[in-house]
Amino acid sequence: MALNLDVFMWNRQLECMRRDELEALQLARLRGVLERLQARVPFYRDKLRAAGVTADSVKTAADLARLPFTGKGDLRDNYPYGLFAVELSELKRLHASSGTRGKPTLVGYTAADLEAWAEVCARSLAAAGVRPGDILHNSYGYGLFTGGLGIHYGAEKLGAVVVPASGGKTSQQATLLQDLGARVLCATPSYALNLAFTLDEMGIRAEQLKLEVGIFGAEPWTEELRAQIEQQLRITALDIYGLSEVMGPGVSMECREAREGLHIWEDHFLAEIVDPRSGEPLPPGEEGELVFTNLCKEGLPLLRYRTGDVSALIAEPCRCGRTMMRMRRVRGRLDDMLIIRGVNVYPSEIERELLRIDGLSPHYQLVVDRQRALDTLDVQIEVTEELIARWGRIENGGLELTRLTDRVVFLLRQTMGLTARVTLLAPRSLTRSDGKAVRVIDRRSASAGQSGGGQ
Ligand code: DLL
Repeated sequence: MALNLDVFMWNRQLECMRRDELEALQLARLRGVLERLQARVPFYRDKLRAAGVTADSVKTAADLARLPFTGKGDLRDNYPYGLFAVELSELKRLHASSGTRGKPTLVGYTAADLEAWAEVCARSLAAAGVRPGDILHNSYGYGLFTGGLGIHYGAEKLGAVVVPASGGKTSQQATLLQDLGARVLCATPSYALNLAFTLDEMGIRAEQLKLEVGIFGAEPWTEELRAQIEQQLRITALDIYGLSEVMGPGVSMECREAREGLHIWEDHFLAEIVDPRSGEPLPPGEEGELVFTNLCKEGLPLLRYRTGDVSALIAEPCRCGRTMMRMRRVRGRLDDMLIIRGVNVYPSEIERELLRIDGLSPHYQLVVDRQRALDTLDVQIEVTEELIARWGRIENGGLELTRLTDRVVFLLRQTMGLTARVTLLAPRSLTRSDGKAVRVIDRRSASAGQSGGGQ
């Protein structure tokens, strides 16, 4: 593909590398990682020995499938430092995953790791159209979560001016956005909505802001939510993906030229899609579980880490000119999949249907429960301000409210075969997120003495 010199890239040489060169680089790096793991991490030494793999025996990409997987459980079992490949004194920083399920997973970075992380974040920001000198308002949480500091150092490396807002104090953030004139907003998509709502409440119109670009990730979201955010904030919204275990934000990023799939920075992360049940690798285009192998990390390099995220690889070249393979927008996490009366559904699929209905806002929550051995779903969603402006209060919605509720029930059944109870709420009824939104409340473990999930 011809070089597209109009597209701004942070590291054109690497981002547009020939595929055969990239694959040779990956293989050489993979061998280096295997050597270090064999020498330094007893957990991997044992696993590799059991699998009969040595660094020298890995000769082609197909040999990857012979390597053992790593799961979140392995990190937990070896908590805190058991899987680290360097002495603690060689580390510069520790982070931890959000830990919504059980103990947090701890990750550590050497100076070179922090440098590599800033590099992939700088590439990601540049792919979104961030330029040196841009003011970048960073609403990802600063702290153990990787979002805040990860983006922060990438943005500084690129030469942007960072406003380290972190999460929370939303009205103060709205004022800062207006006063400081940020061109770029980095946040979870749900927090971006929260900010948009607050700006509106404060009477600050999108036209009064200088915002042009939004870089949103850390939780599943849909094209429909993208359209809502873009319309409310009058920006171009792009998807960024990452996870603490593998690095943090900046594992992959959409380019603004195509906005179709996220480029994986493959010189750092070797990506696979596997069948979640059998673990067998799947070809590009097929949906399955994302698996990553670190190629450059020193502190905590992981082999074939099973992310639990559902996506597919896109091997076709991208019109931006980058040769790095793309992954489809993440549909959801395997463990977030709901099974309601035999229908398998991810929260993001419900979101997509809900946002197509006039009169509904993007603020929703799914409450799953179990009654008489059957899982039930209650979709709770706020109506728009416009409806409330007409009705005065939600209770005064009368026939219109009933009709809208019936319409949602009908559409969920018709398009997804989903039987759900629907509760429409007044704006501001649901708790707003300062970071990752809690979309699903699972009451099943509390009811009938059953354990959660079940299926
Ligand atoms: O969420 C890192 C991050 C920060 C990514 C800021 C993007 C922006 P963790 O807290 O370890 O790290 O959570 C990782 O979040 O396995 C996915 O399930 C989910 N996730 C992250 N980005 C996306 C995305 C950060 N763009 C977990 N779309 C991952 C869907 C995402 N899910």
